[in-house]
Order: sequence, then structure tokens, then C-alpha cells
Amino acid sequence: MFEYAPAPESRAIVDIKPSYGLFINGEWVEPLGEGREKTVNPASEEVLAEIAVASEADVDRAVQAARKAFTGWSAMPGSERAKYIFRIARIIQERARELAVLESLDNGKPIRESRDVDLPLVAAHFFYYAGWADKLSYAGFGPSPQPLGVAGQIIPWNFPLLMLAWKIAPALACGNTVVLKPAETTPLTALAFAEICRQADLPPGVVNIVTGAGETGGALVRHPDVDKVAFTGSTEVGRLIARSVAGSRKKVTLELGGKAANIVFEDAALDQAVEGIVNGIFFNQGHVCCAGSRLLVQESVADELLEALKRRLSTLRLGDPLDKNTDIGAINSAAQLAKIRELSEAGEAEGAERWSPACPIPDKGFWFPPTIFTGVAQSHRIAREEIFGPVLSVLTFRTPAEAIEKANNTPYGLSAGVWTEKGSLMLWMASRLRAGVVWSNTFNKFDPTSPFGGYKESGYGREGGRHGLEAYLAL
Ligand code: TXE
Repeated sequence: MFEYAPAPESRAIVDIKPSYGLFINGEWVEPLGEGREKTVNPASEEVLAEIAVASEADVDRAVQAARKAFTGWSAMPGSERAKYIFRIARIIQERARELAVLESLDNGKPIRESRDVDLPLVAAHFFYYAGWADKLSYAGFGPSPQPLGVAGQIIPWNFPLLMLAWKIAPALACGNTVVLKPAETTPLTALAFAEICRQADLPPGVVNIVTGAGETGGALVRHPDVDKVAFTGSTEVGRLIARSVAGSRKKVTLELGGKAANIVFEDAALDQAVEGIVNGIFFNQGHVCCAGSRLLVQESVADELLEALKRRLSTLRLGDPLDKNTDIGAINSAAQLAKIRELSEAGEAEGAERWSPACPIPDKGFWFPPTIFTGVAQSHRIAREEIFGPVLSVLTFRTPAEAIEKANNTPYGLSAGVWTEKGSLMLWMASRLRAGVVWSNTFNKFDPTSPFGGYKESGYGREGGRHGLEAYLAL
């Protein structure tokens, strides 16, 4: 059996404290309550650190600090705010290797992904929005766009530092101040970011980080002095948040789940499509809201494509996230693993056929092998529900109209991918897919200049690009 052995030289570059307080008004403070939680390395179940659980009173302290800081930060010329945000971006670049290791330890994602995808995108986001800070009056929002005030931001565990960047960078560029709550299973990079704010001499209170789980998040959402709520997470919690702010003055953006279709036509370059399918669903263990979790393949090439896909999956290496050769890392938590197992068992019980390559699973930690289900019907739970794991449901279609019908037959509407060499077919499909993002002959491509967000139960509001500024301005 495979033994999990972290690469010691990589681990040595991070400095994890045994316990962390809350970052309020530019200082580390102890929580007012007794609450403490542990964050673990999902690849080994080793406890990494003890984390404070912020109570309602702690959230109140953080919101008050943000409110006080808002006066100075919002009045500062955009060019001055930009200097701080550029400084943050540069520090992230300088500390990228260390932050990538920290992210992989706390989240379980392969170091190749945190190093080559997450961290470069995090820095790019801060650079991009730093550039907007002194150009807001040219963005078509009127001559003097005003910030909203205090932004309460709640982020998930699948891209901890990247989701922080998506939320904090535009908020600061527009002149808002922030109280951010990271996910309870992945707080470490947000806490490292607090130190980066100090290194960048960001004025105290402009960014506050409070740790904890749903209760802390709920207190932040409800706080009367929060002007804006930005949430990425489950559709279920998104609904709770929408209900809790109903009737208040708070502006809300929600980025929720997905069940994206990756649609392959018979004329597509099948070898490229195979790479796109693998990237679409196995990148980050499938813990991706826009993951291509449903493969829709044209019947005439289904057998050929599946054979090639299975050959490719047999080459994927699952194991130590800190090993640079690893393709599939650990599942983020025991709870998420239980959810993936439950839905996979439902897939089998409902009559779909399950396949995984021979794949040794480490003894300790949370793991799930790359898995394909064929013979999937639209009524099956694995075709309808977000699994958020390395599990692909394969369906077939004959005509473009049937592909559209199946792709849109979901309560979600976050993303889709289309594989064809025919430009006219690509455009025909893109205009009919109810998805916020449609990728053409590629998948899971992100860029700070492009807006990202969903239709239907995938939420509302856009993050990224000029559109991402709208969420943080009083328009
Ligand atoms: O999400 P939660 P969970 C989906 C995915 C996954 C499922 C459950 O399908 O299997 O959701 O994951 C905070 N008020 N996505 O349970 O609970 C919580 O502390 C305010 C898709 O981890 O939504 C964390 O910081 N906040 C998704 C954040 O919400 C609350 C990414 C997300 O956790 C709260 C994550 C409350 N009542 C999961 N309850 C995506 N779209 O990328 C929890 N939180």
C-alpha cells in the first residue's frame, strides 16, 4: 500500500503557528469566546493548527473596525489605494511558493495546481483590480462612483486564496473595507494573507479576517452595519443568506453550485477533447463549481472517446499533494468524501455503470479515485446533483438540439464546454446554453478580465472584469 510521506523540503518552507487568533483592526486578537477548532491536512489527517471561532461579539468588533477604516480608505485617491493593492500583489508573487505549499497542505490539492494555477491567478487578480482603482470614473458608472461601505465576504474551501482574491481585490479597489470569513477547513492561507496586509502597511481595519464556521458566517451576514454580502458556496447556504438579508439594504452576490455539461461533437479533435474532459472534472479533485461533471458525447464517437478517456485516466497519479508528479490530491474533508461516496453509491443503485482505473489509495487521509459512470440517465441523481468530486457522468446525444436540451436540463447554469471544429455550430450552441461561461474547445480557463457567474440556482452577480466592480459600487 502507498505510504503518505510529505516531502520534507517543501513542508519546511511554511511557518504554521500552533494556534491562530483573529485579525481585527490590523492586530492579532484572541477571540472573546472559548471556541477553537482544528484544521487538518486532508492527505494525512495531521492537525495543522488550532483556529479561533469568532463569536457574534467578535464579528461585531471586526465590522466596527472596518466601519471606522472606511472613512479614510474610501476618501483616499484611487491612485493611493492602487499602491497598496499593487504592493499586496507583489508580496503574493514573492511569497508564492510558500503560499502554494500552505494551500496544498490545508486543502489537499496537488502542488502543481496551487503553484501553477491558483497562485498566479491570485496575484493576477490583485494586479488587475489595482489597475482599476484610479480609473473607476472611466468605467461607465458615472463621473464619481461611490463604494458601498463594509463588505462581509464568505468563501469556500475549494480555492481558498483565489476566492479571497476574487472577493477582496475588487472590494478594496472600489474603496470598500472588508470582513472576510474563510471556510473552516481551509483558513491558513487567509490567515497568511492577514500578515501580507501588515507587510503591505495596509491601514488597520481595511481588511479583517474572522475564522469560524456557519454560525460566524451567519453573524456576519446579519450584522446591521454590513452593507454588502458576497458569498461563494453551496446553493443551500446561498438560499439561507438570501433569506436572511431579504428586506435589508444589503447588496448581495451569490456564486453557488453547478452541474456543467462538457459537450463533444463527432467532428471534434478527440485527443484534445480528452485532455479537456480530464481537466474539466479531475482538476482540483472535481472540487470546482464550474467542473465539467456531465460529459455529453455524440453517439457516433462515444465508444472511441470513452476508450481514449479510460486510457488517459489510467495514467493519472493520485497521492501526496506535495509531490510535483501528483495529478489527483486528497478530498478536502471527511464530510465531502462521505457526500461523494453517497452519490456514487446512488449512481450504482440507479443502474449506471461505474469505472475507475486501478489506483492505489493511501491508508490515511481522505481519497477518492477518478471515476466514470456510463449508462447515465437524466433522471439519475448523479446527472442532477452536484457531486463536487472526481466523478464524471457520461450521457450521449444524437443532434445539437438534443445536446442543448440535455445540457440545459439542470437547475444550475454556471458553465459549459463545447468541442467542435465547426464555428457555426459553436456559436449556435453558445447562444442556446443557459450558462454564465461557455468554453470553446477548452475548459476551466480563468482570467481576471473575464466576468464569472451563473444563471438559475448557480446564483447571481458577476465576479471578474469590469462587471466585478458593479458588485462593490453604489450604482
Ligand atoms: O459548503 P457551505 P460546504 C457545494 C458542494 C459541496 C457542498 C457543501 O456541492 O459538496 O456545497 O459544501 C459558510 N451562513 N459547494 O458544506 O456550507 C462556511 O463556513 C453564512 C460549492 O462546505 O456552503 C464556508 O465558509 N455562512 C461551492 C462557506 O459558507 C455559512 C464551494 C461555504 O460552505 C453558513 C463549496 C451560514 N448559515 C461548496 N453555513 C462553489 N460554488 O464553489 C456555512 N457557511
